[in-house]
Amino acid sequence: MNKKFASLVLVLFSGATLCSVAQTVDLSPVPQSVEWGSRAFSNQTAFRIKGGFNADYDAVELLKRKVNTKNGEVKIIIGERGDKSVKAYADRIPDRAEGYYLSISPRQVIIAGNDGRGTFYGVQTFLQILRQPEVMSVVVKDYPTMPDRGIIEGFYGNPFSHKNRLDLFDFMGANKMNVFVYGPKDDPYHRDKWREPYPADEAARMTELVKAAHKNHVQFVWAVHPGVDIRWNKADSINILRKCESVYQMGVRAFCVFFDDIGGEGTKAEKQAALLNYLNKEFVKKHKDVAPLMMCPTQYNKGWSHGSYLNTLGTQMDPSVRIMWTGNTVVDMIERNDMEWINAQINRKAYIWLNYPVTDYCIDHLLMGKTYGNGLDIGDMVSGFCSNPMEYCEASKVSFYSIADYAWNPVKYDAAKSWEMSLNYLMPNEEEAFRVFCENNVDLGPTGHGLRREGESPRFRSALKASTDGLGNKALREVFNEMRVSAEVLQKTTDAPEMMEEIAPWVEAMRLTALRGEAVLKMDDALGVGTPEVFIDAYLAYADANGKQRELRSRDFPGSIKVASPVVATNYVEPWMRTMVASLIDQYKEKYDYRLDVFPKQLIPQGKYFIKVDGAYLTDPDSKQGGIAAELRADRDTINPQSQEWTFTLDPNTNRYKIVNNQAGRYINELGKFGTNPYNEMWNTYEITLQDGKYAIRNGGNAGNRFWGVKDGKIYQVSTPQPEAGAFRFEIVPVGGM
Ligand code: LOG
Repeated sequence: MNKKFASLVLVLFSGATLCSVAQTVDLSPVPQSVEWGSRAFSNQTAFRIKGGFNADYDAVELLKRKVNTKNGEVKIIIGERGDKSVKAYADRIPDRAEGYYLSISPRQVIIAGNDGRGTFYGVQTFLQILRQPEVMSVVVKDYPTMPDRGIIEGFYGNPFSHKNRLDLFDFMGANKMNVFVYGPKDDPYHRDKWREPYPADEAARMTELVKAAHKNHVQFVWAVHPGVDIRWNKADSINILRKCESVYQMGVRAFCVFFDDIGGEGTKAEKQAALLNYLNKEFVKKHKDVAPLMMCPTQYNKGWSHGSYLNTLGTQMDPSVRIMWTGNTVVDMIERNDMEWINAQINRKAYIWLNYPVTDYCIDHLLMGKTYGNGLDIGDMVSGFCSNPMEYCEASKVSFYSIADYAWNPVKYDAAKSWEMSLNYLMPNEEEAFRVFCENNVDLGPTGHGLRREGESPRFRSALKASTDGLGNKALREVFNEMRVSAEVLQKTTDAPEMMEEIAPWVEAMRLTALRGEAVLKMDDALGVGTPEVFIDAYLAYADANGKQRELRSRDFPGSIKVASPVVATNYVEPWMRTMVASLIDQYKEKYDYRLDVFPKQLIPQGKYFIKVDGAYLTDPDSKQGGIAAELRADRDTINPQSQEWTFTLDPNTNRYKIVNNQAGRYINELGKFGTNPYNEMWNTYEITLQDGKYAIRNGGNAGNRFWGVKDGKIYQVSTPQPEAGAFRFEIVPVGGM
């Protein structure tokens, strides 16, 4: 355990010269009740087990794997309610599902579960405490607040690997998560080929997975996604039943049907309800050992729900079927009144599908920040709480660790502390470097889903404040130095190799960002003391690192479903850097002529312009209305002259122009319209080229590479990326320069 979280208790042995230190342990998930005593024994102690034959098999196996249980001094009494071994302690065991009583004293340890899973969790808590060299006496009474706590592999992109999942189940067991919903969008036998059985080799892997999950008391829920092409007839009902039956043969005992992200026939509530009822009757009820069904509705968030859909599910579907829910929007944190609303719609407690830390809609980012924003008071209102992760399984564990903690005991959940503990848990030897890395991978930038994450780059922000308060660049230099050194430490570490492989492109991005930061500060200093050569050298170092950073890719292997271009520190560091570079270059150009050739060619110097086609002015026709196209007007607008004036700025990092209308500060989006989505530089910046005195304006980056065209007096995106005849049709004329 991290020293920071261990309060020291000194225990003096009378007659001994030795002074031994026993420590309390910060446990995660935070138990419902813990009472520490004084020193019990050293963690090298040997134990002997009493009750091992009747107690939960996996709990006993785990214990035997992790501690010396051969004829030791200290007795471990283990068992669950009803077992003879723990009969004397029955009244101390919390009468709650998955609850346990754990008592450690110098001569004996009692691990008594309310049920088998409870015993297993009691062992897990015992093992956490044993990580201290000197073990304290303690009494823990514990149970989970939320009944289901876990992970839903439900994202688009490269599914987790087999190894990822096997490791994940151990992690889940250790952190008391009890459910894994298997629904990777890109497993063909889950979605596109849902009617077909798994081929033999895949079935064998699945069987192995299910065993590994169950060994950790993780319920493996297999999900089918038939909505894309389901026909509401007997044949398809039987197809689903048969598929579930084949997966049952692999050991799966819990099932779910997804109807998310579909259109057409598949979306009908009464048909979905009837299918689930059919499966409940013909499959679940017929097998005595299958858990109640789960389903993900089509209208799985409030923003998308309308009409009687949810009500129909709520009234027509068997009450045992759990209904998944992502919140007020697709990507949302969940609060109490949100739960009140949905639970009333569906006549049951919703099962939360939390779309965090999933990044399939913002793949260039890693989400490594604190997991905060879910109500601490919703414990009794949910039937389950599952996190949909990034396709990076190891990196997602920063969030998983906290979600496990939160769902177990939401009232005591402390997001900041839980995050801190996760860093130590995942990277015990390089915690500090890992913290710097995580701090710079927090926010996801503007996206259609609207979620933002606060608190990124805290050290940079305070250093920047010192700098703007007139204290110079020293603190900023230290911050970039720390970022660079942290990246280098992570690049060398042998800690957590699988996680390092996942995050390597982002670690390199952080290193290059730090190099750029250091270069920018050198440029700033050089401008201050008047050394143009130093300025140019620093600028070249900046441009070199920038070029390398733009080339970075993650998961760029043959057959990769998604490839990311990693970005880091996008919330504060990156915008500061870009503004600084642009302004430093401008200032330099005003003062010096030396080596101006090294800067990006700026066809259009930063400034205010008219954009004209055949003498007509490009205009923002109504600064209050979204989704409308920029249009050409023959005359100058004398009432709102600014609606025809545009500010051009060159982004030195992408070498593309941002074009903003001066009336309401609106930019033209990739469709030639004034968008309602947030500005995104990869989409809403343009490449501008000149031919025979006229300009062509072209999209870049992820938005494709289409040219602006003119149709019916409006801007639109031409359908081919070729420079059609007439692409060079725009005049860009400085305002005041006419
Ligand atoms: C998908 C999910 C995806 C997530 C985030 C649900 C129920 N379905 O918009 O597979 O990972 O959003 O992009 C979804 O959330 N659709």
